[in-house]
Amino acid sequence: MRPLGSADTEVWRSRLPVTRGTRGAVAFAHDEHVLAGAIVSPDPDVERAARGAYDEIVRVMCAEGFPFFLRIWNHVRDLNARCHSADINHDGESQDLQADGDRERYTCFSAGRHDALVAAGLTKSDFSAASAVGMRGGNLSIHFLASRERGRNVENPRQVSAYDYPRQYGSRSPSFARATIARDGSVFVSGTSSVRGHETLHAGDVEAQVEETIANLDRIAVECGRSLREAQALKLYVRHAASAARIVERFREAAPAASLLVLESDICRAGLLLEAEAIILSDESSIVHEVRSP
Ligand code: 3EB
Repeated sequence: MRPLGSADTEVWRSRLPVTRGTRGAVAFAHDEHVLAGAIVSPDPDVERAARGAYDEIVRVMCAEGFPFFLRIWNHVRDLNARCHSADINHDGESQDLQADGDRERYTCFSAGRHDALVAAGLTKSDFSAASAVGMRGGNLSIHFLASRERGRNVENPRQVSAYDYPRQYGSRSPSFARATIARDGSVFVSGTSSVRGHETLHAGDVEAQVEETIANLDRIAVECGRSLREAQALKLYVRHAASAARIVERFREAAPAASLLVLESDICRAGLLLEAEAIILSDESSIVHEVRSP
């Protein structure tokens, strides 16, 4: 993704000794509490790519002893383009296929992710904080944090839980929680947009979307027992570079202490112009997060 501010790199470190490894296509590093992993799929069929990647991720998490998701970042090339999935024959799901209509790659991604997680035995309450945004090249890449101990997944009363979205957003709902609190108290807030209930608000109006997004972030932070003003890091995904300066100005006001990483990116619904995520690490956390400029 193209950086729109001075920072272009996000660095995750641990205060504790770290072990690195790879299993299959998953590269990882972990300390005694948290595992960070990444997988890059070359498969242009995004539904199949998502299913395969999540199969592998869950397998590696379990094999390494970090079976609980804390946070997931999904990056999909041409997120809003039509999905040309080779795999549209799901047993007994003809109605679901109709509901998907002309599916976008985001919807196909979401279906593959859902199928893999359900096949691995995960249910709604296991889904963690996540983001799903575009990228300029490649096909699908997923970065994730997983934990030895179960976190607490938190929902936003202003929003319908994504895993309960109605069918208009795809037959298999997006498998994520609005936020996850790790056992050490660290809060990971999902990619958050101008969505209230399940509807996109203020399509085409970036200023109003910023206010709605901040209201959603404020509320989920409070639901986690924290406040947006405490956020240590914000990542802003901006659809149109020309609107970045105005967006950044408002977020600096809302979270004055936060480092900012601003990226040009597609967002998972065509009407959405930005998505914003936040991290509030606990003092007990072994994780150190920073952003760097070139
Ligand atoms: C939304 O609220 C906006 O599919 O993993 C935000 C965060 C969004 C994560 C995902 C999607 C995802 O539905 C989109």
